[in-house]
Amino acid sequence: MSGTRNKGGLSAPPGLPASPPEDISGQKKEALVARALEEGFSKCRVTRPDAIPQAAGRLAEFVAQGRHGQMGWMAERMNWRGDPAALWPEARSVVMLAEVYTPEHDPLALLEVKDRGVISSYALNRDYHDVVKKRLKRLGRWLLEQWPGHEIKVFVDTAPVMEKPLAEAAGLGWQGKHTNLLARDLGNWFFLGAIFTTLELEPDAPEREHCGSCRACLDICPTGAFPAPWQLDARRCISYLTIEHAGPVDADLRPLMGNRIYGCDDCLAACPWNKFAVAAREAKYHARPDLVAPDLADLSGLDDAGFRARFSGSPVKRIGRGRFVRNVLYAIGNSGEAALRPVAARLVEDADPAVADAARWACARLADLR
Ligand code: B12
Ligand code: SF4
Ligand code: SF4
Repeated sequence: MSGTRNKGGLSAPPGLPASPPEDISGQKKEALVARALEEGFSKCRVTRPDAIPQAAGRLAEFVAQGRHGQMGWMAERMNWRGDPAALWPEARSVVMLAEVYTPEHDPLALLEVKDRGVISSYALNRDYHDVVKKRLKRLGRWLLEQWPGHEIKVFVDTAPVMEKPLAEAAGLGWQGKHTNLLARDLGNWFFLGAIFTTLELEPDAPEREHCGSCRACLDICPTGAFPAPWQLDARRCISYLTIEHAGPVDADLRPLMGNRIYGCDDCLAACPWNKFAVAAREAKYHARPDLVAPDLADLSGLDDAGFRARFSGSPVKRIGRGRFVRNVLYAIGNSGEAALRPVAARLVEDADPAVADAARWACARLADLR
């Protein structure tokens, strides 16, 4: 049963027996799902704000172990992040949506091209935060037109909301051993978005786990960032190191980063469920040719203005020129290409200390090569 409240205010005329409240939350959900697919989402499921009682404890443990590294914002507002019902007490339903960005190329193949950088597949064109948010807002507006008097809030990534456990509770897929959400009909190349609403919608059944004995994602991780299945130490994850971590990266980890200069796709690319992946419906995620395997020497020469122009509208822009060129220099240091040594040498006096440090490191790594 959905536990729907009949908010329509219908009551039986005096003298007649009251009829049972009509439960139309299932019909509302059906209409919403159809509309979500029309809007371009690939999957839409519903859960309740109180559906993830296990999340708060897991988050607290993750933070207590320091696994969030410099992401101090994860430790803030933990009461909201761990408990969606506390975030917005009036919310009755959480609509979880999948937005597919399946790459058209094999991201792992690019790791072998040493004088080129690899940008994660999700970041090869427009910033999904903007694209998904617009789509969520359109869907939300439609929902309010259908059922006036209700309210919505839309979230993608940046709010204190644990999107993966919510999506699992909604039956969108399950959290794999790599901790991301995957689904039998989608693989794992999709973003998540959420609409919280005061509208009562019939919740879906949670999905159960289908990883079985597989451990492909755990074994492929270049930095050993999984202390155990379903647990990630972000401090070792190349996605964290290239995107979130400010300042110099630990010298031990730099050689393991290879030519990954923004994010990392290895654990996602290893997942066998991707044989069921579907093509991205949104052309704004199709890779920009100049961002697939860009030339490291070329990227290292970007100044602030050049960086902003090259990555306008892309999620890469968020990390700024300094962190990006730092990453490029680590990749140059890992390239084994003597010809790139003078390229690194030009940056040893860079005004950004992390860039200068990375340039010196790259020069030292390439010093003995011919
Ligand atoms: C912080 C963050 C990161 C951090 C930390 C990642 C992490 N796994 O926590 C960093 C910067 C490393 C990161 C990297 C990436 N991210 Co990120 N990230 C987030 C963010 C903002 C919060 C995630 C979070 O709450 N983490 C905290 C921990 C406590 O939660 P957890 O990940 O759910 O992990 C817990 C479970 O594993 C659980 N657990 C423990 N034992 C068990 C046992 C079982 C059986 C189960 C089921 C669970 C379980 O407890 C864990 C804590 O130990 C979300 C957006 C959001 N608001 O939710 C996006 C999000 C998770 N990221 C996303 C993406 C795409 C990525 C990257 C793929 C990007 C890239 N290519 O570089 C990588 C993937 C790296 C990886 N293997 O996770 C997508 C994932 C979409 C999906 N299909 O799941 C999200 C949802 C953003 C979005 N809106 O689409 N990310
Ligand atoms: S994104 Fe890369 S570094 Fe991070 S856990 Fe996955 S494979 Fe490891
Ligand atoms: S690679 Fe294997 S273990 Fe990892 S998420 Fe996919 S199915 Fe699960």
